[in-house]
Amino acid sequence: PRVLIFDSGVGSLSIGAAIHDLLPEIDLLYVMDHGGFPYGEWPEALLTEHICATICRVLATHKVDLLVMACNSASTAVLPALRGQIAIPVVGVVPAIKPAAALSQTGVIGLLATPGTVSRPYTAQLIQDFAAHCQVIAVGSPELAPAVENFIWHEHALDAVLNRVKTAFSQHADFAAMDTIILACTHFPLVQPQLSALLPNIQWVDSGQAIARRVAFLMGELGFAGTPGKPARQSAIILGEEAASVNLTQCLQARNIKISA
Ligand code: DGN
Repeated sequence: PRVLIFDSGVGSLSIGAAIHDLLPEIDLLYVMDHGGFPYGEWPEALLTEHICATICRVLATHKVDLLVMACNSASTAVLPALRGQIAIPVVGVVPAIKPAAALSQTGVIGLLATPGTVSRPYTAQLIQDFAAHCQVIAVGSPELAPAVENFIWHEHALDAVLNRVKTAFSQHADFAAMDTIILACTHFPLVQPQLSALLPNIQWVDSGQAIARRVAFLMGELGFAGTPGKPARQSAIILGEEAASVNLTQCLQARNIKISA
């Protein structure tokens, strides 16, 4: 059994790590659409067309049993169309608004995502359904996902971008009461230590563990289990012109992920 984890870039690594922790015997294929990055500002219709075509191409040559759309910007837009086009189950990643609302003591929660995710009707509906009693401070950063991508690819510094994110939150009247922030872009958990250093006393919530539990449940339903004791094979396909940089290659090696064609 093998799970395909798809994202515009290195965001698949945060979701893959959570899946690998829970299901260490399940093979994982990471597909990083670096050529299509960033998804946050694509118009919805074009993004849907691009992602469906890209995934169909990958599935034509790689056997997988389940797909995780490890990108909030894409999941909040393309899931219905994608499910109509492919035969395997699809798990989407959407902002963890429900657990954050349950965790917050003050009822003031931050939502940090791409501008695309912040503005989607899907996100507004999640807030209405699960956090209607909360004050949600939404920050749609156009530059944080690219900064994280560059940090992992090229070790570019993040400080200036992180400071602007902090400023965006702190301008809000209820900033002092905010005790929880949702990392609603799969790139962001990769820099949670840096975010925590800048905004201490915040509880950080992301979707990784919930997605891993959902994958475990669906793989069980499909009758798939890994072979006990046999470590999973993890590989990554990087789409786009660029070959993986030295830094990205090291980052994948540290996670036991092989680059494949
Ligand atoms: N990782 C994607 C997300 O979860 O929204 C966004 C990255 C991007 O393409 N901007």
